[in-house]
Amino acid sequence: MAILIKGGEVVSADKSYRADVYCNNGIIEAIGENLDVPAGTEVIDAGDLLVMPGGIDPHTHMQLPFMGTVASEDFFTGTSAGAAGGTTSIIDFVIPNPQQPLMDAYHQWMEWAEKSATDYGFHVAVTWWDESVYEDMGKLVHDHGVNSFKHFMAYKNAIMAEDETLINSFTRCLELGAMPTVHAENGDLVYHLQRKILERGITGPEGHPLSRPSEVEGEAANRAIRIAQALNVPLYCVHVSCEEALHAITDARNNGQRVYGEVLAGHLEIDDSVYQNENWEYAAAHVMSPPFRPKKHQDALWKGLQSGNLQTTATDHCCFCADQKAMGKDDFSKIPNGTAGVEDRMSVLWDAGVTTGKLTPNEFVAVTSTNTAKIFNMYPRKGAIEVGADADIVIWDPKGTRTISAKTHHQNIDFNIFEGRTVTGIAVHTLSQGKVVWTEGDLRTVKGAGKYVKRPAYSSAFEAVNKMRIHNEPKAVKRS
Ligand code: DUC
Ligand code: ZN
Ligand code: ZN
Repeated sequence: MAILIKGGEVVSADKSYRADVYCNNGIIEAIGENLDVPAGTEVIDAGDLLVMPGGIDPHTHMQLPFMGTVASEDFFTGTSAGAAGGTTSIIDFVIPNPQQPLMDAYHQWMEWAEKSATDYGFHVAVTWWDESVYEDMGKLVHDHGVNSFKHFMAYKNAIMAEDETLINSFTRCLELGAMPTVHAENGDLVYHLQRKILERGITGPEGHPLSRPSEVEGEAANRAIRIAQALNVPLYCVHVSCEEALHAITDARNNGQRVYGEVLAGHLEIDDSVYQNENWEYAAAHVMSPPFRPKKHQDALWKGLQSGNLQTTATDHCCFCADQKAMGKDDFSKIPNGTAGVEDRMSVLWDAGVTTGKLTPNEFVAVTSTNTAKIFNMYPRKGAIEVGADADIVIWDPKGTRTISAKTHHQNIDFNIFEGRTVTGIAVHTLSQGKVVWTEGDLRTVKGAGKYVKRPAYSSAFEAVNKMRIHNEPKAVKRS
């Protein structure tokens, strides 16, 4: 089915201009003024609207088995909710249990993801180490289009990767040209603080941020960055939530190190006062890691995004409903960690970023789509309005408004962290693979229509790093 998007303003990461966009067979086939198209082509009038690359959320956890339960959003409901908000691709996480072969976990997640409505890829977590993990990382990169590996520095006695594992895995990533990524929190310190706070009799959700102060994240971010520096491997830090981690990234970048940082819409816009709420359910619904932070961190994160020291925005979409959160009724450390946002990220970012002048529309496209496509080597297939790119497009009303609510959202969760917020900037139509999946409030996603996106290794970041390595290769001193 061919579609002509007529008369809109095309907004990419690098330029804005008025043009028609013609999509056929899932691809953008032509861009230009007053395009001639075959009779019978469906026309979408975009006269007052912006035509942008569909959002890419590089950090989601659909139907994740975690902390004794399973996230309530599956790959169909989650990607559909994303489409309603203008997001057309996700990168989710395969998370093997310790000792579980990586390939087993990968096949399990691939099966779960078959019902996705829009395109998806996977980062694979390295939660333990032996020779088989080394081998499987190679298979995943060479045969399965995985080019990024995740390391949880938190969640002790579960999925936490010790320093030795980080070193082994980062080294393997470098060999393979794959991007190591980290959830930076010092898991030993979190464990210690959780015990201490519980001993003091603090059992409610207010204990959660007390057990994970910003130093916990700053230390781990700094450690991961230093390990990456010593091994000369690029690094991507997921959900940077505090000044300390941002400063570690900024210092490393100023020092010529290739370190990337992701920030969540939630961390930009919500502060830690939510944990003081007298309603247990409300406070528990905000339990995620890293936690929401005091306001000064939000200001710093916005500056990080504006300055380019943080390049991507995500959600860490990981839904647990009230009955699941209740598992931690008597002990905050047992509240399943996670909040939702895949549907709202784009609107919240436009509302808080573009309408305030913090971001230009082009910068908005960069941080919601293009930069992720580049860092994870999907560009320009994704993240671009270009001839030959996938027709994953959001047609955006920059002045349209909607009020966010769990009563009306499409996410499979009974709570919304942005509840009651009226946002300016909304997805009017969303195209996935050249098909309309969301139009003026009508969600038309199809279970199983999403395709797995293979992401080759050896992005330009690695070519540069490898050049640096070769250039700086140490030599033994010749002695007679
Ligand atoms: N943090 C969360 O809040 N949920 C899932 C995993 C994570 O790191
Ligand atoms: Zn995380
Ligand atoms: Zn996560």
